[in-house]
Amino acid sequence: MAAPQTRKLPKDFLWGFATASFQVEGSAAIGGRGKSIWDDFAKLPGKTLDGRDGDVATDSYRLWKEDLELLAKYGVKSYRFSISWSRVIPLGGRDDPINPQGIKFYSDFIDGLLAHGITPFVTLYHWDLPQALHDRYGGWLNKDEIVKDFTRYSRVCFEAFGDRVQHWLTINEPWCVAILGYGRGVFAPGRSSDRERSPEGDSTTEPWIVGHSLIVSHASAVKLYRDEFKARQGGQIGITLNGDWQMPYDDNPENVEAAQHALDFAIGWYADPVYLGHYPPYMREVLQDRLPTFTPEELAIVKDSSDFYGMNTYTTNLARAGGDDEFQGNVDYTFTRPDGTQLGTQAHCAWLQDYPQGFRHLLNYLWKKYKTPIFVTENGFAVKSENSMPLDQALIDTDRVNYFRGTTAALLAAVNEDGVDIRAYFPWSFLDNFEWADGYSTRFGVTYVDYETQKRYPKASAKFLIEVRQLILRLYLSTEIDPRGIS
Ligand code: GBH
Repeated sequence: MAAPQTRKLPKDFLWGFATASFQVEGSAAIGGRGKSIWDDFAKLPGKTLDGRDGDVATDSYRLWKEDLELLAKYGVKSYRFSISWSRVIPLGGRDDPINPQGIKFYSDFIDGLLAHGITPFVTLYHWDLPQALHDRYGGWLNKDEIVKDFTRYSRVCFEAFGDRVQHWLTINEPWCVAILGYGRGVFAPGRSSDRERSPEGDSTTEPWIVGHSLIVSHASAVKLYRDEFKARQGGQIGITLNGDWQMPYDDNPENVEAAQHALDFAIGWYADPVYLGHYPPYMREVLQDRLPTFTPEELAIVKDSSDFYGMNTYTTNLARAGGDDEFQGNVDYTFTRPDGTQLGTQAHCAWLQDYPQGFRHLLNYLWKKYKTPIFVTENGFAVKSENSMPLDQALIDTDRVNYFRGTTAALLAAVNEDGVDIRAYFPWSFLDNFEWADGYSTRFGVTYVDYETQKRYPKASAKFLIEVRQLILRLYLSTEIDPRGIS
């Protein structure tokens, strides 16, 4: 049988798995690390579902060599991980000392990846703000301070690792940082207007202030990289946003409009400034002067501040006009169709159902609207009740395999049939890990972690994704067959 004529998957397409520092490293008080805002927050009663914290997680700070061996065995081309700011600069600030042990840890890890032919894909900020900066000046609420401190932290990373790292992400999912941390109050630092949840916070103003600080901090780090490092180090840098496809609930024009409004609040909030140079008009209409405005100096660095479109996406929602959830653009989300059926297979988390067609729609929408090559930096599924299953049953993660069967097919269709420019795919996650407010009760890994022994076990989904990758290499890039792989 002849191979397809279209060979649009780029030769250097990056396949790999993703994790984040606080979710895997553990060793919170080891190696000179300072506290992040998640350290104490996770220990407060009621903040995590199972009452557990990130002190050990998957113990990857200690077990990094074993993790590396497993990644190599999986034959990945790339690995996406994040750097813990407070491991590198324990107190976080621009005049605070650098921790040489923190630099050495990431430096050795990067060397290890490269020695195995694995491209490091590095996130600077995946939600673990140094606690000291929160205490000192309110963290992301204080734009003038945090922009300077984040930029200096970025400089330290570019200087220490930029000779070997060609792919940088500034900030992971700013929507989550702002809304979940300062609006709903479910993530650290847990601020909210809900006084049962938090003694302080204002959900009507703080998320929009924090969002603005995040955008300007990202842009400032990118400017620094482009001005002082890019020519020499030759890498790419950008932001990565969360965003799920929003499908109108039905043909009612109000619901069609609602789907766009939902996209404006979930994605456009960040993507419009970064790629188009302004906040979405609908956000201005709803929030008025609660949404900050960009100064001319800010706008000059914000517009075009991402070399690619970094996208984390998990699901599709049916969007319906109405409701008063401002964080969703005053749009109701549901998975139940008008005829009462469900959109897809239900995951362990209430917010996630499997609907791969939505992934293809989203890829097309982003490509048409923002015209920037897409790196899919997260995509994954948590099998319902996996945590209560015996090991042998958990390893046969059929719902997750089906999920990835759907999303990889959708990705290929988007590239080869729709002409979308996609350059990377990182399923979330390499390992089961600390799932934030869910603690360890929700498992997203393609590798099972037994938290008693810290033993790792590949699930069927890991094997599936490795096989898919090999097949694609064979079909599209026949000269590039990777001899590695799992037996
Ligand atoms: C990712 O976020 C994170 O980057 C990663 O660290 C995490 O482990 C992974 O997902 C799995 O959860 O009902 O209002 O609370 C995914 C994007 C956006 C998904 C917020 C959950 C819940 C919205 N997330 N969403 S709400």
